[in-house]
Amino acid sequence: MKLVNSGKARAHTNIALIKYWGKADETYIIPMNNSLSVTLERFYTETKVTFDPEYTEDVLVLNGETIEGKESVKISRYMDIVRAQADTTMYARIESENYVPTAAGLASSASAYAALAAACDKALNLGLSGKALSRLARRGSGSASRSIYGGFVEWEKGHDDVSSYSFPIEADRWEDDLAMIFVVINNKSKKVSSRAGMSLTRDTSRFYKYWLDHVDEDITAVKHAIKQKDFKQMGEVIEANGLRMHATNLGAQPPFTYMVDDSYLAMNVVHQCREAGYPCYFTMDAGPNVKILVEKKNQQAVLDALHQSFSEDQIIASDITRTGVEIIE
Ligand code: 2P0
Repeated sequence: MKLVNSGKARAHTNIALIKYWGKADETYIIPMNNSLSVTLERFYTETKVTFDPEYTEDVLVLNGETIEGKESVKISRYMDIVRAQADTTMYARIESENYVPTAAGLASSASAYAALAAACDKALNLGLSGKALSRLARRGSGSASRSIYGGFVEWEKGHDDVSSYSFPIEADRWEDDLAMIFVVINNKSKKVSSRAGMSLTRDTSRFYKYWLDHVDEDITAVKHAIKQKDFKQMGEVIEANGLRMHATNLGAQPPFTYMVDDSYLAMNVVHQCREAGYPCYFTMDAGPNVKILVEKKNQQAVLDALHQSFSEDQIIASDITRTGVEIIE
């Protein structure tokens, strides 16, 4: 009888409120600092993995299309890590669907590796704990370690493979009152991947030490704000943290930035909303898109303001989900 070694999992993407920016170890993806994120309801990846002793190579099928080249090599290297951990030599077929609006251009490595790690855990019957799953997801992409959990999540940087993992932060369901609005901005300038950007910045930025020296204060302040359900305090800290991360890039050699004119336009709308009495705060990642954290009660007012400057298809709102990675088959 042939054993069926398959599993399917769903993981949601996350956005960091306190940013991960720079690695202490590139092989194991150990970060230089702790980070803290929220998990989004709207954007997720579903991945089915099937291991079979008769397969002669790993195969990656993404949104129905077989992928070859750089991306499939990267996945195969990741599967080597899974095989070593599971003590198996079987190759796998990986079928993945990304539920991210196509025009959005939002990175999906966080949900992709979280879903893949959980699907492998199921397929190979590894029985991994949340902590172990977070560590395994981290080996694919740092931010994936946070997508194992829903809600607010902190990634403890640790100092090696065993001690670097994420865990959920209890928020007494405050997540249900919050939302994140994405302003999708076209990037015509040359892209700097987050991997390359954070590496250059860590190695060369004159502002990097300042970033590192202050990020723990931001983590502490956000956790305090979560406890108090103090949206204003949280917002002020996360907006400053995101801008400080982007400032480190301006201090790199050569300097670079992810911000474009329309990013500033979106930030100005946020300022105007605040002046009009609708608190909301922005953050940005390794691209020009602007993400705005808002209380649901003010979501419509902020959407209306954004619609004055951006088209309908550039604006996507998502709830925060408290659901972490799930086995669905
Ligand atoms: C974050 N970013 O905390 C930060 C903020 C982008 C800006 O994590 O090299 O895809 O795979 O560990 O996780 C994006 O980088 O990088 C990211 P790798 P990852 O969300």
